[in-house]
Amino acid sequence: MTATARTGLSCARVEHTVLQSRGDGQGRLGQGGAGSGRAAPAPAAAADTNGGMRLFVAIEPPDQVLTELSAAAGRLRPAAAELRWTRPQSWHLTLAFLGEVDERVLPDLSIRLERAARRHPPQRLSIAGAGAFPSATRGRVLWAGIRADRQSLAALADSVAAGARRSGAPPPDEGRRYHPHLTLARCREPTDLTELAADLAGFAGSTWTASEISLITSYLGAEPRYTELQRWPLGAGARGQ
Ligand code: 2AM
Repeated sequence: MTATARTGLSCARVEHTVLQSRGDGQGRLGQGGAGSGRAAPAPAAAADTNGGMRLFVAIEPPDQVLTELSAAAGRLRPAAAELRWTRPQSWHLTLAFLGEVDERVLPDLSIRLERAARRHPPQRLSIAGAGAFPSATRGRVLWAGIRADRQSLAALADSVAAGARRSGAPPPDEGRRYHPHLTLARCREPTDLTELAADLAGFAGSTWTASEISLITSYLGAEPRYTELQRWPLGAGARGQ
């Protein structure tokens, strides 16, 4: 089986509800729709009964990078039946988790996130290494690491969190040390993930330039589902827009 067949990346593109997505046809969490950076609609499907939405801001790695990682992670799957794997097309690098946000905040949040994105350059990133939260021996989350200019990425994450806070959507974890990662799998009970993490620790994927950040809503369920609401370009490319 090819790596692509194993990940199901291409099939999965059509599985997600579309609210507003990338105009370049490259959206993964959503597909089709209008271009970037416009005001997000307040989608009924994403709102809970109190008019709130569960939101986070993230960088979406390109398909090729996820396919590489999925091929490496796929080899681990038989070794840990207790792990619930997240779908490769959902893998993302969270910059800030905002939690439940009142949808009335969205217009201001959108303006502030656009501004935050504009102030930071595109990020050169690759996926490398692995580990487990909260610890390898009592792991609940298996993650892949990120190689980056850590200062630059942390500064971007800080700006996103600050923009969210000013718009009235303060990240519940703000102030905690930023630990960039991609969650690959979770388990209900603390599990010794030392060997799995060690097996994946040697993985090093292709480097890419992340040139956008995305505002994503998550729907909780047996497996969380994500839909991109808006995205904004990083850096000077956004000036004057
Ligand atoms: P995780 O990958 O480590 O689970 C959507 O839930 C995204 O926001 C996930 O990437 C998740 O991180 C991240 N996130 C950060 N803090 C969170 C929190 N307190 N609750 C849920 N998700 C959180």
